[in-house]
Amino acid sequence: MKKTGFLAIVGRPNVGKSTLLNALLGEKISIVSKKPQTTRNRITGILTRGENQFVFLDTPGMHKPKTSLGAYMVKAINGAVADVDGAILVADADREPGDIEKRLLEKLKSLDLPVILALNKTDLSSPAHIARSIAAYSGLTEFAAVAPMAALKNDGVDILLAEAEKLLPEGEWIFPEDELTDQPERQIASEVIREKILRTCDDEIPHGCAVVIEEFSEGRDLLKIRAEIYCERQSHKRILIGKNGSNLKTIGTYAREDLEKFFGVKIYLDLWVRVRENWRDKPAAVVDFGYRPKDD
Ligand SMILES: Nc1nc2c(ncn2[C@@H]2O[C@H](COP(=O)(O)OP(=O)(O)OP(=O)(O)O)[C@@H](O)[C@H]2O)c(=O)[nH]1
Ligand SMILES: [Mg+2]
Repeated sequence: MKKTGFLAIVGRPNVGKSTLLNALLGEKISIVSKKPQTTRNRITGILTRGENQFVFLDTPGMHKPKTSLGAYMVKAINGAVADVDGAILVADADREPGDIEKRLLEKLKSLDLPVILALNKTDLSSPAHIARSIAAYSGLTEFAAVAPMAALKNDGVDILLAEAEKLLPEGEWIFPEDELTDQPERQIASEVIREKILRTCDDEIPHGCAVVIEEFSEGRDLLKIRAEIYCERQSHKRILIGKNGSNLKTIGTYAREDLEKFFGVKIYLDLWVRVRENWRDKPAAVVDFGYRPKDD
């Protein structure tokens, strides 16, 4: 009997939700960085194994939005949990539940969703701290399962998957069995470039960047991608480009390597930097840059 289910991966920023999604799929489809608020969209990851099709929804980290972009991100979380069969709450194994976790749990409870607690980054914690976290979380609600793990080390992810399987309802698969994601190729390209910006620039700059793919044309053995990186200030543009274009070149080199791996073809990557002042506060610009509410 075939089973198919949707599971939302939720939690505060930077706890390892996207790392977990990639570990579950064994492929990198969601970008990861050391900085909080890396993920901005709902990212779908599909895993078909045996009779089961898991459709995981990675979400932005839950936070108090301060910009139009932030409001969009929180909407993406609420949209993701609205119509799923269960949720995976990812939290830091070393930390007791805070307001964000409590509020998320209340929301999931109001939707009557079974919740698996994934206590991540156990490699940075100790058995005593993990036990303390489990006790604190268990006092809040009844979890379908509690899975301590280290997504980055692929440790405990199989146990989580076995627990997730129990939440899948019977039903026909929705996606072809070799499909990995429903993200359009342009979005994947723009996300990979954004990841390299997050990894090469400090603090506020990457959070104020959006990447728009202006050209995506497939030649016989070459894929041409032209992307515009929008930042919020002239001074940010200078830093993004770097001395003699050195920083932009680094971003381009790393992005091209990843994109060639993902698409399996040679890539010509052309990057441009532009300024759109304070775009994160402007609802129209947020939409322009691809952050459009999904109606499903
Ligand atoms: N040590 C350790 N680091 C981890 C683990 N899982 C994730 N990380 C790191 O934690 C950081 C954040 O990971 P992400 O997967 O981007 O976190 P996220 O929850 O998706 O973050 P947002 O998208 O910002 O909400 C990255 O530097 C990861 O490498 C883990 O099990 N152990
Ligand atoms: Mg993420």
